[in-house]
Amino acid sequence: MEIVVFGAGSLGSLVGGLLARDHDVTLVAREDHARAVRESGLSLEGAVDGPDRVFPAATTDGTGLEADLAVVTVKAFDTATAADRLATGAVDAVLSLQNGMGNESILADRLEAPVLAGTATYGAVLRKPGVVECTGVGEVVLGARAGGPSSLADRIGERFRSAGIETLVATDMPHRLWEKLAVNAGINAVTALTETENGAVLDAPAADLSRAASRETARVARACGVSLSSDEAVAAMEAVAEATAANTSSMAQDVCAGRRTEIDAINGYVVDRAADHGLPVPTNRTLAALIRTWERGRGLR
Ligand code: KPL
Repeated sequence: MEIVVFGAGSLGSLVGGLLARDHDVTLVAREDHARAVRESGLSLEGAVDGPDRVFPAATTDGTGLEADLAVVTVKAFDTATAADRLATGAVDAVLSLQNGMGNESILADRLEAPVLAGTATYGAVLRKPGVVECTGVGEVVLGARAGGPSSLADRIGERFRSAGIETLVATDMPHRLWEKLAVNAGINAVTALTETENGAVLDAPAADLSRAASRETARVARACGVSLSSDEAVAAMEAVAEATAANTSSMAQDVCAGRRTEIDAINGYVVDRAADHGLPVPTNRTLAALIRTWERGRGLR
């Protein structure tokens, strides 16, 4: 199978590297990483079995690419750009493995190919150009973005599994995406604003804020037709916070590095969907406003 991984940062490099054991993979990556992979291959370190060096193709130019599958792993705010570049080539199917909500619709609006939704809980760190470490074996869950069975998802799930990636094909992606949103809405902005690790949201005073953000997200999910209870959302958020207590959330890493965050696709998305349904979401609104203010202050938006 020919596979393009569009946005080969940490997670994209890990997934692309594992897929490259079995498939013909092209990574679309930053210049320094792409050059290192072209020159010496991609080193896979940490919790992975099998070969520790693979040789995918690597490029910085995402235009004109042809593939059976494009796995999109760019930051949420780069999704439209990635889709426009992919539209200049020919891909038969697209899988979004991104944080936040709304990415699949952006891809589907710009591309002719069917778009699958996905989530990934693998821990990955790009140690340096050409070297990715798997810091925790997780799972890729993928399926039809509107839910229900999908023979395309079954086929892609099979390819992922045969490459050694723990993969579940799910028929309830809308529920899973909203639950993940409730997790990210509760953890990411709070840890970014307080410069703490994920475990900090389990204790007072951050816990009240995180639980409120997750509860609000569940309420909006229900208004959007997805049956996610507030207790379920809070329990999912706390389970992830506990399991990843010592980890730094992606948004806390972005803020620490002075980079733009995915706030619009996380708490900002909750605020937007809440407005569609006339629901108050004061905690998500406040978290989004604080992060956006920080981004504006640094000229990032
Ligand atoms: O997805 C995450 C992120 O950091 O964006 C969580 C679930 C919070 C794990 O760190």
